[in-house]
Amino acid sequence: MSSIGQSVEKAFTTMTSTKKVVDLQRDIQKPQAGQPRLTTDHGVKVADTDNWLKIIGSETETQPIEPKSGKNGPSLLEDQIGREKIHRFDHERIPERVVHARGTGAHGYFTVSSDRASKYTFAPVLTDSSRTTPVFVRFSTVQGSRGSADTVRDVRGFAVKFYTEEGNWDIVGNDIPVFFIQDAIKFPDFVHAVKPEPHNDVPQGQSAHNNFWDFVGLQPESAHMVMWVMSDRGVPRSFRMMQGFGVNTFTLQNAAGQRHFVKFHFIPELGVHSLLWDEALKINGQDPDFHRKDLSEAIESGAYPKWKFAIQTIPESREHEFEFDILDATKVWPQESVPLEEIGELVLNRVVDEFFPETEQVAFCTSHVVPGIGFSDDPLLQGRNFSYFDTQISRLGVNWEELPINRPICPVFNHNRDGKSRHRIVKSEVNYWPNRKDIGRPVTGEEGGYVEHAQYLQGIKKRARGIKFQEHFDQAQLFYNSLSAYERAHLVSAIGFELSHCEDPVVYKSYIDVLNNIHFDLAKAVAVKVNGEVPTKPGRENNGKKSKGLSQLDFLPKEPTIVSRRIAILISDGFNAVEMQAVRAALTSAKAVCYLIGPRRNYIRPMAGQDFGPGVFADHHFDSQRSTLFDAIYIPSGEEHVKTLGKNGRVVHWVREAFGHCKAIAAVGEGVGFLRDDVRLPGIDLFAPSRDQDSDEVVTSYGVVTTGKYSISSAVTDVLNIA
Ligand code: HDE
Repeated sequence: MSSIGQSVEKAFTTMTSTKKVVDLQRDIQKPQAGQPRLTTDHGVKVADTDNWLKIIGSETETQPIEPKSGKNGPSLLEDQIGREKIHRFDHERIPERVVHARGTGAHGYFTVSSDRASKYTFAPVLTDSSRTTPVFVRFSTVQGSRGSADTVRDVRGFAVKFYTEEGNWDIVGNDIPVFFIQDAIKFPDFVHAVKPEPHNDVPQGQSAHNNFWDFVGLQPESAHMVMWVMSDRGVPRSFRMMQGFGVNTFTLQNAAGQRHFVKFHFIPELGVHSLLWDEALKINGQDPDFHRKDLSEAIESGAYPKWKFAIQTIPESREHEFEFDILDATKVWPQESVPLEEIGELVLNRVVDEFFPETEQVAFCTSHVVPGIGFSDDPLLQGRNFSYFDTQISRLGVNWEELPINRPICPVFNHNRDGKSRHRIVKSEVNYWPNRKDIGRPVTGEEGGYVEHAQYLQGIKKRARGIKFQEHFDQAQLFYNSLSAYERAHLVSAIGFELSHCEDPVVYKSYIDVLNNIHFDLAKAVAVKVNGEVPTKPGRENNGKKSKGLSQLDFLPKEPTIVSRRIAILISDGFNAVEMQAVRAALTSAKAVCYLIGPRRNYIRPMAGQDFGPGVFADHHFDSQRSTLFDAIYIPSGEEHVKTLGKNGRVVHWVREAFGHCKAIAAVGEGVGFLRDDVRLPGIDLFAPSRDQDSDEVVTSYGVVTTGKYSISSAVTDVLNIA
């Protein structure tokens, strides 16, 4: 490698290295071509890995035995090398996660950006700005199994493991701030209802079936969360463009021993964006790995995903001041009464080296907190604190915290022993406390030991829920009221789609009653679509309340950006390669990712007079990719090329489909004519020819069509202006 190459590699390694990444190096093998040589698991070099040990027989006793021409005889059980290979293969699969089975992960780091949190907590991970805390984040869907598609309508998991100097801290969150149920004891019912139905194991990666809607119809506490997941939040454009929420109420404890209730928020730098349902459905088939590829492509291209980390806090003394219970996970804390305070930043900057030992074996626990951070009496959280550790035992075995991806970066020592697959070897005569040797002594709070906040409690033991847990529609209304008109329209279509997939009239008819408690218009619109009973009056009065931070429109990036957006450049023979290069350079310098799509994956010839050797190489051909996989399209000028595009039905469909999905479509010169005459896009007057500032004459005819999904069209316009 050249010295420049080496220094680039060194810089990259340093940038993406954290204490955890260094820790993982202890277990990483980096095989080179030809080295190491093949061995068995017990280290014996293997001479033949292609043929099972067997008898090669001769036709007759007298015929000589020739290995190459001899007759195939029985395979021998004796072959310990063959047996080991098959044994290891037979046991490759571990149980998939009972929920959130499909996911993808990445390494990164967390830094503190303000000392605001020290009012609330003494945890250095949230207060010490000199620290860089390594993290591992796993994003997931909930319903589908490991092999399901990425762009299904579902909640997304957003689980963060902070490897702090004081031990591991896990926020096992989602991209939606509330949950379907209030009490952990309902979780098995909820999961059984949403997962494939028991009699036929259908459907996969979807909630559009009788049992889910039957359950949520009968369990009205889910109404608020159903609104969120049926909104555009259920189909994110990318893991990098969604929020993350801790959902449950945790607590923070400060140096003076005061306690605050807290909610955790991650806010993406790129804004919150979604797919359209039609795009999501198509991508499911076209590229089921769309989200996982998107994450690794962005990280590998240096467009590191970033989130602001913010907290909402309520002092213990104000716990009962709200009309909802602040420990109820089906409620948000409206920002108007509990503002967000930004305290840090999360960055993902390194893809995993191997999926299974890292992403599949990473295991999170809500019960993993560090001193300064604690739990609340949120009944969902209390159950989760039991459930996660338990599920890791069945998935990975009792010593799961010794696995490289799960082990803390700080020292671990205790008297827990044995169990399956124990790695650590402790050289000591005692494995209990107290002991005569003073080994493994507990640590006081002053020395950094975890001390629970003392809490006064009085009450009766009972199976019940607090009084404020009985209200279920106020915030579902708040959410619906806060959406823009187009978000509401998407919500109506989504519920309409789902209920139309329920065959049992009891199910879809009764869910209309739930919707009518949220909004009269919503209930009527859905009822008409799905053949439900159209209500004649609202189920309850609308509270008319709205709140900030519920509509996705509140999370557009401050400036329109095309960072990491995928742009397709449609070319064919005779295109203007000089112009294309200028536009591509401008798009790339704005950090978009451009792909050339042509009639074949090969060299495409530019227009006469342009010298590009054999041509410009197209990354894909028109049939191998679809417009749904891109955020914007650009068509360069060139008479011959545009004529060819116009005759190709696939290309015309490409552009029409992108237009239908509100994507930015840019064209220059004859490309504009192609859009007007061949594709025949409506809204042609949206085209903006570039004029000379002084003479007002048209100097280039470029066009940017569409309504500006993701603000990309304005960003693309800017780029074209520069080009
Ligand atoms: Fe989970 N959840 N959950 N959950 N959950 C699991 O743990 C559970 C809940 C969430 O990427 C399981 O390791 C109960 C809320 C994520 O590995 C399991 C209850 C939220 C992940 C489990 C809930 C979540 C899980 C399955 C109700 C959002 C994936 C595999 C009391 C805040 C983590 C595993 C990863 C995974 C139990 C409710 C998020 C069975 C009992 C609320 C992101 O233990």
